[in-house]
Amino acid sequence: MNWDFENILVDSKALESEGIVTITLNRPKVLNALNTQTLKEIVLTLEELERNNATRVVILTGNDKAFAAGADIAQMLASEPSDQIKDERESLWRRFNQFPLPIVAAVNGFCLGGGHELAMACDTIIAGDNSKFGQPEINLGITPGAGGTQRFTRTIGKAKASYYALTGEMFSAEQAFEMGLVSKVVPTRTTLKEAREIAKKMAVKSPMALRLIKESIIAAFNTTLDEGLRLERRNFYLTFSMDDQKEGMQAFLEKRKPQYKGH
Ligand code: DAK
Repeated sequence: MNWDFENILVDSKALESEGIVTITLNRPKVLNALNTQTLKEIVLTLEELERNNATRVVILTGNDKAFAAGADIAQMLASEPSDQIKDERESLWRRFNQFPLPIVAAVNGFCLGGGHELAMACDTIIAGDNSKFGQPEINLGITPGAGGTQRFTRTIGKAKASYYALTGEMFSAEQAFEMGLVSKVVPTRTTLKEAREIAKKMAVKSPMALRLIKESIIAAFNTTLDEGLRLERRNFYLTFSMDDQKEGMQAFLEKRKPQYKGH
């Protein structure tokens, strides 16, 4: 695959050795605003990585000033209602959500609007202590469109999600941590390093178990408790059809590190 893109950088040096690929949003002049082209490049990369058996975990990051300051306002201003309906962003977001392996978001700086929604669509967020989160769409006379009223509300609760989405006020990394939106706050200069450590921890686990856990956790957002528990049980049983389950348990009893094969 040619990883040469206009708006993102793809670092696949650790793909063969560790199963980890880092995607960096790279539109620094506009604080990594997410235009359609950027989303497309991310999704095409993920879909290529999904086809590559070596892939275990993806890290998605920006720069020190911004993870992403939202959808591209200039692009949105230029669009007509019919453009919105035909817009492929809808399908790009859906495809992003379908990526089956863990994505660790390494966030520094502004993480707003569509940028915040993108980070929330990842599986876990590591935030630098300079991060600023928010759903400022209300300041532009629009509503959030990719999870900023849904994932956000389900994660931090109605009162706080309503407060932030209706005022457009930003909140800090520390507040995001207290509200359960991010899993760790670290010094800004160490965010990517920390994300890599976390990705490495995941990457040595059974790849099928990683997928099944991701699927089950996402189901907690999408289904009733009964249906979610059914899926969780089905995935649990499924692991018993895999060599990785035997290897994991055998390795524990033999007091050695497991060597997972992904089947
Ligand atoms: N889009 C385009 N350009 C942006 C941008 C954005 N979101 N954010 C910043 N920029 C540009 C600025 O225009 C400026 O460009 P120049 O003036 O240098 O040409 C440059 O980045 C630096 O920004 P500032 O000069 O403003 O920098 P400051 O440090 O002073 O302020 C800021 C940083 C983040 C507070 C400020 O830039 C800001 O408020 N930015 C806008 C944040 C925002 O409103 N984000 C929400 C956008 S709406 C959907 C999916 C998703 C969405 C909708 C639908 N569907 C699937 C249906 C999402 C919508 C959104 O995200």
